[in-house]
Amino acid sequence: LRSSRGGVSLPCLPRVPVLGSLLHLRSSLPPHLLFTQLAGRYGPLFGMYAGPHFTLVVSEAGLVREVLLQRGREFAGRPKMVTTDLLTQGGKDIAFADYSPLWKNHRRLVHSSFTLFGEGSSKLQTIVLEAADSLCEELQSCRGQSSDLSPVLMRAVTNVICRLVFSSSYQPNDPELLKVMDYNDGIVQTIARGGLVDIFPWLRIFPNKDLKKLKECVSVRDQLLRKKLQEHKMTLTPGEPRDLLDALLIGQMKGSGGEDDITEDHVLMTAAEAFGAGVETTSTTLLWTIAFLLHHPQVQDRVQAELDECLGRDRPPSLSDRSRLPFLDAVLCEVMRIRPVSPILIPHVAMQDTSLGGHMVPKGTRVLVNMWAIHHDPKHWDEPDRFRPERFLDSSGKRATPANFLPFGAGPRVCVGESLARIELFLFVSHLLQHFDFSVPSGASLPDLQGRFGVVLQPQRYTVRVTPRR
Ligand code: HEM
Ligand code: PLO
Repeated sequence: LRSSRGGVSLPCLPRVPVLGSLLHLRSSLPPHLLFTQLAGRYGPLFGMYAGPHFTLVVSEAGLVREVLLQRGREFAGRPKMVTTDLLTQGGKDIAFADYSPLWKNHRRLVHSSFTLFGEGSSKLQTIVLEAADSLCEELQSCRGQSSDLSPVLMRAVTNVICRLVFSSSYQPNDPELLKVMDYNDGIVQTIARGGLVDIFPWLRIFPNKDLKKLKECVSVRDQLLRKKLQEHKMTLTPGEPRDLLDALLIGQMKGSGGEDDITEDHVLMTAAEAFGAGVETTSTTLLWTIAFLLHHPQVQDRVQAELDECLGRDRPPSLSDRSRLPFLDAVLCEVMRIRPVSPILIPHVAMQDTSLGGHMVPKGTRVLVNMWAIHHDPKHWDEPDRFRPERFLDSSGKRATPANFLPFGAGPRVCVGESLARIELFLFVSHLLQHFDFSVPSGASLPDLQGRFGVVLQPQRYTVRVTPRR
């Protein structure tokens, strides 16, 4: 079937009034797999109607580069959605805010504040190293037992963000830390289920348990962060930002006084988003890494051999070792290729009439980038479903970066946390594998590698035995 828009013909899913193409999207498959399957039938660029919204699904690398890079600005908008509006006070954040001059200022400030504490400074490395250390200590104390690592990992990465954003660091059972983890969990559970509500805003008028819970969690979050913000404002020294919150406040106060300045609420939403994005993505990638290592013990052995050769057992890995641990780096890349935490990114929107692959695209069109399909395209990847870190090494064993590997997106909407995420992943995984062996508990089965689709693509819960290395 073909539907014609702007005079150019484009494969399009059938539609009915009101529901649009939703009847054709009913499936037991998660969206990234369903879209990949549909791309097989309709091609790498097809249209559909998500309720009233005309939406393009893009599943081929060249077209994806056109959306994110060549025409990045034209496609840098975001759709308005009920759930994310609740989460972000109507778009006072970065990820879910539509493109605007204010958003650009805001994103630039966040970016420079991240850089202040990022790769160039030793501050972030110190924070992550300490978190990795206490994570290892905690694992030492439960020697040999099998457990679900999700809570400990979650706590470790939450602690990193807490210190980075507002200089607090918590003991494992600190009530404030538990509160942060609790509301975050509540948001994760409710926000992705708001799917239908987002397609039909008028469903909002019906009672909705999830929306109520989401509102409650957001309110707990805002109360906590508002307190931190007040404390910071009282003790701020303008020339000396202690943490991300200080840097954002200083940037906010430097505003020109015009209407494109960010407000204190924007600062608050940025802090909230740093938590949300920083914790879910990193802990999920760590869980995927361990799940794949359980399936591929020979890969685990090889990473450990590389660590032993480069560092021995006593010298802790630091960022300066990254270039000498190419195989470990390749493992992390392969994990992000085979299980991208954000398999269809966040929806993009055409901000003006434009085109894609030679087709006219009217202003307001939503665009879903199927990164899963790009990372599993058999035209670009040999045996795409196999976990093979070597594909990220060149013939001399050095790290190579293949085209069509974009776990953080690209262009004007590229992830702002990429370097932070890479630093955390490298330091956590290298510390863990220097000190521990990970294996399947006797009697337990290997982790399921299919994944559950929500705000991020997570592995099913699994247990693992952690034994100190001899
Ligand atoms: C956006 C991936 C970690 C903050 C994104 C996007 C992806 C992504 C795919 C969407 C790009 C798009 O819509 O085109 C990842 C992965 C991570 C990670 C794979 C870790 C393994 C982080 C961290 C932070 C962060 C640690 C911050 C602390 C953000 C923000 C955006 C974003 C604020 C929105 C950017 C915008 O819309 O302009 N990330 N991310 N991410 N990420 Fe990350
Ligand atoms: C996770 C739950 C938090 O409480 C709120 C939040 C904020 C930012 C979101 C994040 C959640 C999920 C992962 C997202 C991130 C922005 C960028 C990131 C969507 C919903 C990715 C992977 O794109």
